[in-house]
Amino acid sequence: MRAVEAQNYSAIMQTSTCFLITFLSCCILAAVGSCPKEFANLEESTIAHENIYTYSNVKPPNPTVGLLYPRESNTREVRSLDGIWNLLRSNASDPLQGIREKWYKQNIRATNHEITLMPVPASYNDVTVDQRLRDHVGTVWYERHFFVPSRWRKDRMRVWLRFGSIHYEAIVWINGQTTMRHSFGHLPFEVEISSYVNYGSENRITIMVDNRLNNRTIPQGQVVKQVNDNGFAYIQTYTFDFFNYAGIHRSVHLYTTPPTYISDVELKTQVSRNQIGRIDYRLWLGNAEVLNVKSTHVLVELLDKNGNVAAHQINRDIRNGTLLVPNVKPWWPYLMNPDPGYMYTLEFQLIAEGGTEAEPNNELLDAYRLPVGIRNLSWDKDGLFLNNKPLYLRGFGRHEDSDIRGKGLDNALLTRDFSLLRWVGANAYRTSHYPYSEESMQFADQHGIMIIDECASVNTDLFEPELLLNHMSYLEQLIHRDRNHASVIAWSIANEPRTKKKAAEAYFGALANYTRGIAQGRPLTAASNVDKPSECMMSQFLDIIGFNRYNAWYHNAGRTDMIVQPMYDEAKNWRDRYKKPVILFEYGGDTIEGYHTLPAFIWSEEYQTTLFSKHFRAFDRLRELKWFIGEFVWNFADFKTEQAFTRVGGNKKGVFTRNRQPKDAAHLLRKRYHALALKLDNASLPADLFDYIIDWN
Ligand code: GCB
Repeated sequence: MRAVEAQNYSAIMQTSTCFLITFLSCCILAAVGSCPKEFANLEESTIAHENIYTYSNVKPPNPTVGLLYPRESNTREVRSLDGIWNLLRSNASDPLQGIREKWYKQNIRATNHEITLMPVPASYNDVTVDQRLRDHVGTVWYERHFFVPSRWRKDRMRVWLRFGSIHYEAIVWINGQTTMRHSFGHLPFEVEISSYVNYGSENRITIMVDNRLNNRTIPQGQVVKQVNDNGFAYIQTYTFDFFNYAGIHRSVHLYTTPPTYISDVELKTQVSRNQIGRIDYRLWLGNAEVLNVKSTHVLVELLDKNGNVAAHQINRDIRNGTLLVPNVKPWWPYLMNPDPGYMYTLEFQLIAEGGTEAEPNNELLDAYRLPVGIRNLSWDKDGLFLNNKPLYLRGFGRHEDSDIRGKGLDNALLTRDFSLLRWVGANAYRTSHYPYSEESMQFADQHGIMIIDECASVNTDLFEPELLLNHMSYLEQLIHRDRNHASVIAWSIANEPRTKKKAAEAYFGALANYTRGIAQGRPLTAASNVDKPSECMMSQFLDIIGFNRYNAWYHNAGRTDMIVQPMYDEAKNWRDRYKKPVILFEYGGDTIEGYHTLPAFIWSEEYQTTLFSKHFRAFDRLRELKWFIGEFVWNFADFKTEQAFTRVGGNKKGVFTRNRQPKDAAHLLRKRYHALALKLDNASLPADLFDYIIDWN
């Protein structure tokens, strides 16, 4: 019954959405390029209720261009549009009401519907006390006003509007005109709005945000219609284990570029054995057609931490180049070197040459600077290596999650989290289960925290070709966004997809094949949760085998005597089957802070510490085998989930509370992580690691 209703609802939605899309596509085309690709001649056959596709007609997505993180320079200005916006919630049973009634054509206050003041960035769900907003399924509308100085037109500046991320689908209007549409959460998008804005006066930005998930979205979900006390309600169902927060989650920026500008930068770095650093760069230019290439050059300058020039170059090739850095200070992970996370600043200046040889009169067309860490990354069947040293990763699976803000970017929280990561001695985390903010990636670079960068494919189940296209596109946008970060050491293409299904094999074969082609020198990984490695239809396509396993929790709950041997055997089974490096991406157990039991009992603080300690024993036996390259606790902090009888106030597997205070297990983990750093990389231990007990001498 539920499934049938879900289909009906999605049919209605698809029909109305189709209408909307056709209407909008025409308006949007000019701003965002071509329409999404269609699948021609889908090859499909059905075996035992499971659709098996070959995906041979799924064409790879167009590469993303642009989206450099907005940074000021002597040719660019950046303004924040963060702050308090107006929010209008559409009726849950009528998500397209605002489109029909053209809410974007006027100030939304003029609609006479109830307006809520809403902070940006933040999830809208937990900010107010309104349950309808917390549990809303469908669209909401955001609106604010902003000024554009007339100077920007006088100086022939291009004006860009950039979003760090919106959950999920967003349509953006400026002064009532459609400018763009973007469908994925957790990723940035932007559009040039020079021709949409009024210079020297006020402008209006209106955004429709749709939080619904279906079989073709990343991640998947289903909207179902269910009878309730007032008739019926639409419910968003999903199988992933975190609250489906929505809204404008990251910062909104207005920024300018000159008419001819650097639109994109790609960097690849290496360190040679004789301490020479190498940066290979590629530049993309906007409006380059007008350039006289013969009299244009790029001035490239690399500044060290103190602002001194470490390398520089004048390059007549304005699209590609290589910069060599003598006596380079390589980027090292935290506790692998006394000066981890060393970041240079790389500046590109695009210069048009004028005047005469005797009296040159050069014009600076554009300048863009970005941080860069210089390091080598490599892997083979036995390990992952940074600057040719084998890596052992000790860290966490995490979430972007906090009280009130939900998934909204919060710099204070970010700072606290990195402070805790360093305190606990972690050197890595996985961005489970979606890309984290660009600001957090910058923090990771600076702190020397290595990142397994995961896309938002969680619990993927129905392997349709259109989903594959979206999945490829998602990974393409993620890799494009994060390729220049020294901290990124692997791409995770999925978490716990239903890989026992036959259909998963061709799907992940095609996905991995595509992703490997754009992987920018990083290995591919994913987190599998099948019991038997031989039944996983995905792992054969990966470079690093990742698995999640909850011994003494989901398996043999309460039995901390059933951890060491099973854990050892399971990791070995993965290794034996795939002959690749193996990493444990998740283990742990829910723990209520302040709940103590002796002897240890499930959900207590004692239970979590015992469970961890038993795992450490297994990990140490595995470490001796070399191919076991990391241990990640689930989770860094407690986080909110949907309402369920298995979750008391959310998922409590955090080592820290949701408010970022330590549980007992955090102190134990800290001892382990710092001890590993001492043992493996000769790091010094923090002075307060062990409390004084007695003078043993
Ligand atoms: C998992 C999932 C993660 C869940 C976790 C749990 O395997 O990958 O998203 O939160 O288990 O605690 O159940």
